Amino acid sequence: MEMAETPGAGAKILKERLSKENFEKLLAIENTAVHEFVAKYVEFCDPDSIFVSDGSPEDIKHIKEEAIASGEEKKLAIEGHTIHFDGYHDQARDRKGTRLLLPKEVDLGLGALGGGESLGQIERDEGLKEIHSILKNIMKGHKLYVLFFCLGPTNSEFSIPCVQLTDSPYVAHSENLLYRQGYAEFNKLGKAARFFKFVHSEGELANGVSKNIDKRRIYVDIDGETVYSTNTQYGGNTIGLKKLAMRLAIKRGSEEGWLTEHMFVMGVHGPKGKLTYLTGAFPSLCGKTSTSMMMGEKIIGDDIAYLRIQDSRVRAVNVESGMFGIIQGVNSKDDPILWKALHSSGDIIFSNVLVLENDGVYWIGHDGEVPAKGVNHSGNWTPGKKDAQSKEIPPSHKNARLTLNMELLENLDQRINDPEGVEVGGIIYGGRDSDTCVPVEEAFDWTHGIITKGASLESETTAATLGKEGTREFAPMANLDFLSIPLSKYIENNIKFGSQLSNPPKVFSVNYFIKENGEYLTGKLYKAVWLKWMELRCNGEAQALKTPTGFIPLYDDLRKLFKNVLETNYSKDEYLKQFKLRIPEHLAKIERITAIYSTKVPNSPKVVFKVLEEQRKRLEEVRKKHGDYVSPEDFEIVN
Ligand code: SPV
Ligand code: MN
Repeated sequence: MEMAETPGAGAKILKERLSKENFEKLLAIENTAVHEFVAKYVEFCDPDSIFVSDGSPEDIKHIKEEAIASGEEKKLAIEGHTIHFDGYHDQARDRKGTRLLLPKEVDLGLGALGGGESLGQIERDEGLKEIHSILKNIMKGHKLYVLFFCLGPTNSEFSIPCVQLTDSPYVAHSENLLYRQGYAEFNKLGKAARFFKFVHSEGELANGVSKNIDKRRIYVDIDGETVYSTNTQYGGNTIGLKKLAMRLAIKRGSEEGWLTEHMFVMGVHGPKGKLTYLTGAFPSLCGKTSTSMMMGEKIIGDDIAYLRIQDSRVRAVNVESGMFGIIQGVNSKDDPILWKALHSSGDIIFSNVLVLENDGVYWIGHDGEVPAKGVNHSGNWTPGKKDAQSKEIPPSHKNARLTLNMELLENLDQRINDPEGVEVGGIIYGGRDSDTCVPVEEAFDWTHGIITKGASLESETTAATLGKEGTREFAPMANLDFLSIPLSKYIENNIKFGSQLSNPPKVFSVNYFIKENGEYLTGKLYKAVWLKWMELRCNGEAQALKTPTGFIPLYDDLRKLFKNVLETNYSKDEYLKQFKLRIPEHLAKIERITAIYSTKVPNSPKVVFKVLEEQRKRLEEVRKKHGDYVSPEDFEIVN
């Protein structure tokens, strides 16, 4: 039998600072590293009181009550719903304030890729010093919550235990909705737990929101597997297990041979009752949640997946068990399942939407008229209200979100908690691209897909990060913001991952944003059809046309799918416009991407240039024969 660890110096501090009940809960976990970590930040941040959650229903309920009692959340009209506001200048992920702490000699080379915003790093000791100077006594007057979670299903090879410290009951409540409880996992693992650590403080508040935005920092200590977040409340900056853990997991996965991807996981129904699992990476605000929530299909996750190879197959788990989804545009017609959940009782946090006099809520794109007044992230609001820069303030922030546990969704797949994950049939890359890529296309093979679709992904910027909107940004695998290893290494890992398999998943791209003369060429629901086509292709059940950039659907197959799935007549004319090959735009894209990999990405894998060059040549050949814009009808059918 293994000996229990002797309590370390931390236990003494904890005994002094914690109530008996909380102390016992914490010490029941036989892992002195956990005790030392909590003790260190209890001493350092100096909270007035401490609450240790064991993840029981009572503790979960208590945290939500405290979120309401503290004013960080307010009750709404529907039972269980609450509203949380983040500060006016704290509405999105802060790239500028986010830094990786790394030794001086390590340069990940990501700094040049941030599109004007730094994806920065800071020398580890200097960064630790700075963040600790901010953290010193920061929790005076606050209560500290000590929380245990598990990234991924419990009892699974995929999963990683985590400890979160936060002085925000809103953050604690959010995590209780978004992640699997991990107290039992820690109890079971004892000192074997290799856990991630998160320290968050919202800092001093004014009117309920973080006041010292100039001291907003998200510092990621890769080697220490610890992330520090201060003076911010917005979920993407504070919820440790979400985007902060992703950076730690990318590093750990890179060392161990598995992938952490910014991907949804969903099941798409095919003929004869078959269910094929697809994963999809999209930058924020590009339709990722709405794709994963597609009517008639099954959702496993909408944001982050771990991918591992088992028995020569790719398997995926959803790292999370809840959704922190974009609410803008959710309406009864296009999003019936989400709409229903949002209008039923249940534990749901709305953030940065408009709250009406009757405690109902409204957001951009909600059914019905824009209300005449309400309260939003800017305070009292009426239509036409302007901010300090004379910019009109919309009723809800574009990055306003909903937070719920996926148990509230009718379309949740029963395998959400499967410790083995699900087998991946295909992976999808999607971006916001107004002029180049067709609505859906399959790569020739894994490497072609990883390079021309994943590593070449671009997206026109949105409101999900602070900064300018509407410019084309390089967004490889929609994962650039979260890399903690060099991009070249990350791409190599991806290529290697698939090349170990005899039958790797198919790789697709989708583009819901292709335009002509300023008008979108595809309807919001068309993605339902693209998904069905990809499902068929994963199983060898549809032919395709071979173009220089990949395989595209046949008109006849789409016509049938539109009829079956959307009960609409899909015209040939529409098809020809949507699936036209746009050679000048493709060549320009290859030029942009090649320039980035040759000038801004140290040690780019040679295969990146080779595959892009081959694609360029294929495009030039076709251009000689057919001109700049080529009809799909000029391409040959393949199986
Ligand atoms: C995203 O922006 O990709 C999100 C929300 O999923 S956040 O938590 O802010 O990252
Ligand atoms: Mn995301």
